[in-house]
Amino acid sequence: MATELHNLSDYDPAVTPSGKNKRVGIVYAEWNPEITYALRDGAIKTLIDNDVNKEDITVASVPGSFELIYGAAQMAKSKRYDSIIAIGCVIRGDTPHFDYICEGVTAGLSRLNVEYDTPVIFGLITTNNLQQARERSGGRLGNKGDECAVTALHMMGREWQGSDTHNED
Ligand code: RBF
Repeated sequence: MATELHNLSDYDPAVTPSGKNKRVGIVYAEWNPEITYALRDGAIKTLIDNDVNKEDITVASVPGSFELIYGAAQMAKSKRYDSIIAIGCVIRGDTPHFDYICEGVTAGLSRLNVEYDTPVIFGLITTNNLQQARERSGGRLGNKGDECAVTALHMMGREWQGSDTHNED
């Protein structure tokens, strides 16, 4: 979360799993391109900084954030990726569509995490105005694309059904 105390781009490389040999799908929305391109580029750079091969990153665009659900679902169905990052930016403005789109995208991406074996990382920025979006896409509060990449690395770096799974019973 972006707060005055926490920058979205801050992470500890010492505890961040390597992305070596991992394949990542990035799907980003073309609405608010100034923001989503910066998020996308931040995610790509952070993945590469953490050993993901450039050739193992597949990037696809969709028209708007609502279509992220379809794009991420297609990537999940392909079983070609170890994680998927969905990137979009919805700015409130004066329209009730804001709430519908945000709720729809959140519900749709959440569902994919349950239905498919590939983690889908939530890279949707939802802000009241453009300035707040800029602050979270490489501005004062860092870049949520970086945070998504680090989250993907952590999700890919864990063993979900094996020896790392603790059962206190
Ligand atoms: N898509 C976004 O990614 N961000 C937005 O801020 C955004 N605002 C929209 C506002 C209105 C009034 C409408 C109708 C659509 C908006 N969309 C936005 C596009 C939406 O995600 C989707 O592409 C379209 O609704 C077509 O399914």
